[in-house]
Amino acid sequence: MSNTDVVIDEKVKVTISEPKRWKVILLNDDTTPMEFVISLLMEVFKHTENSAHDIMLQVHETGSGIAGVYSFEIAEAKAVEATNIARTANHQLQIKLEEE
Ligand code: TYC
Repeated sequence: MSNTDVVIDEKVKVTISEPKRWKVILLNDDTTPMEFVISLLMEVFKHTENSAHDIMLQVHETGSGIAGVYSFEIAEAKAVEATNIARTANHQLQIKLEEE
């Protein structure tokens, strides 16, 4: 080693954590038709008719239910898409995002 060499004595701690995931949650209301909610769950959240039916019933009976869990960007895009479809059809369906 010459007397001009630089020795770096530094420890770099790298902490990598999993990206956060977000739940897209459907909320119950009194007027959005059950069949409409099932179609939306199939179209936007890619559920089968059976799983869409189960989630719709869960929302209807308990007040809320998880349509899917995604990265924030995907969760937000799906919530906006589903809300737009509901509003276009004049339904009051409410959707919220919640960190897992
Ligand atoms: N409660 C609605 C009804 O009886 C059905 C419904 C289910 C509405 C799920 C919204 O996210 C919802 N027609």
